[in-house]
Amino acid sequence: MSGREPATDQLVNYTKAKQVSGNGGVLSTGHGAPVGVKTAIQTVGPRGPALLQDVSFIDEMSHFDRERIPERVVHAKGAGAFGYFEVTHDISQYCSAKVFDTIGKRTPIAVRFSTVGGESGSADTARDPRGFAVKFYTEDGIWDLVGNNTPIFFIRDPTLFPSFIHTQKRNPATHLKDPDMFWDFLSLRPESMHQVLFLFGDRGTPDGYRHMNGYGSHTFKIINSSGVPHYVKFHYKTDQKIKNLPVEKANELASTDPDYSIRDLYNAIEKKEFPTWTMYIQVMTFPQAESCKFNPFDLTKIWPQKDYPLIPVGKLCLDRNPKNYFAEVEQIAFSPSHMVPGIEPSPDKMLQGRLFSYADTHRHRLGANYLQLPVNCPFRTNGPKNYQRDGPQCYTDNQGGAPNYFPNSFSGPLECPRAARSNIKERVSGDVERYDSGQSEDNYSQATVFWQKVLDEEAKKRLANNIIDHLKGAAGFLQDRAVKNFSNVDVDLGNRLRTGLAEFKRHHSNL
Ligand code: HDE
Repeated sequence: MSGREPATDQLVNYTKAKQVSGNGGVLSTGHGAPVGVKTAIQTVGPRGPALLQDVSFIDEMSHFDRERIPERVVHAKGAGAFGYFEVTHDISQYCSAKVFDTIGKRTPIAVRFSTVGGESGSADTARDPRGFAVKFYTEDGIWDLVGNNTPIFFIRDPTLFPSFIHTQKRNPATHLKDPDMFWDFLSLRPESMHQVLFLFGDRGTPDGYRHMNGYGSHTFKIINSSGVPHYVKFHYKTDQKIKNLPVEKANELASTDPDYSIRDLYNAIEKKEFPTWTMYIQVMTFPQAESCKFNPFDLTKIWPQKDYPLIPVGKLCLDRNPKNYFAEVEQIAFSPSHMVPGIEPSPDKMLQGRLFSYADTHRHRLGANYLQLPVNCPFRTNGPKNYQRDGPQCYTDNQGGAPNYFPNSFSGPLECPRAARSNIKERVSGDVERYDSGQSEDNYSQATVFWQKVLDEEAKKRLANNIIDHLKGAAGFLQDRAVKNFSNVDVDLGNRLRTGLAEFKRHHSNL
């Protein structure tokens, strides 16, 4: 089988391993009874009809009928892998979470990378942000850092998320992607501008999942063992170097190898080219947050690294492929609400919205006991131990004979003083209101810095061309509104788009 890649050889390798450890065993029904004949249903005479008593057929077919669970409403297409996080630097002055407490400590992790807008069969090389979700199986329970390959996001209020996602997916009447929906929403919400520039730039089409950075994106709160809090952002920088796909290559791969990124990750790990990322944090004190020129809890903004430098923390390494995709990747369930003592939410409204949404979608997609699934359960803890019981598909011992109410006098689990200490008192005040920040906040200045200071001339050309290529499909008034917004980033950008769109129109009308 020389010349075949590891992903193609999966079955060959499986059977080789079986020859060593014995054959595949006896075929059975779901209830474990041996099956004698697998190639024919039971019938009255050779031409049928079939019999209801053919329980092995009914067992097989009725299970097949239920094979699909709902795909993720966003981030439906993805690849997963397992490995470890290793602490390389001491950050205990900032954070008391056990995962960081000793240099050299390794914590098992699971990572799922994904595209965002496409369905589970869509092309891996689409222009889209990429999900970069990390599950840390810590001694203190599960900590999920459910991030992207961008440090920012399109919106800053979670109530806009369902609408935003609708505009990136299919038109409900035509079931087609719709450039009018896409540009209508984005141009009506100029806070999206910063992320739109990332999306249409080179990093909008990363070369697989190994060559991109990851970001926790939100501002979180961390607390040290003396109870002193800081705000923090998490970054993981790829050690494989950033690599992006040129537009033509990304388009070509979308038809020749739509599973390009899944394949690349699987093969690299099978070949023992284990991808790694270096984790850093940026830290902000509470007084710094109060005097910060911009809202440090606004997910459309980065924290400048010159003011808040990167502090190294550790290394993420992926060294094992899933043994079974459905069990370990389709059923993996990340949630920003999965936090551990020492790590807490900040006031970031988007984060607060996400704290609700993820577990809610898991209960719909996987069921109320989704945390009992092997890939999701906090297997490094001695639990979970709590007062939750029952529910569909409970397959643990349901906490046996332990009391199911609290407080109790019968050896039920007790509160943890260490965890209580980390919930420090925080004073907040303000008028209860719905604060729409669409126009009142600064929507442009960081996008301007990105255009003027980060991009060279060639990168600017590519970015403008990528926008033109998409925006040309939208209605004229939407093009005008979008170009006006882009001009607020930089007049030069606006002019390039106006000229490019006019050229396209001229060319088109001459055809
Ligand atoms: Fe998500 N997002 N999201 N998101 N997200 C989901 O959860 C949601 C946001 C991200 O590999 C869903 O399990 C809301 C930002 C990743 O399994 C859902 C808001 C960031 C993944 C959901 C956001 C992300 C998801 C769909 C705005 C980067 C895939 C299925 C308030 C910082 C995780 C699921 C995986 C998945 C909701 C915005 C990253 C519906 C409400 C910002 C990587 O719950």
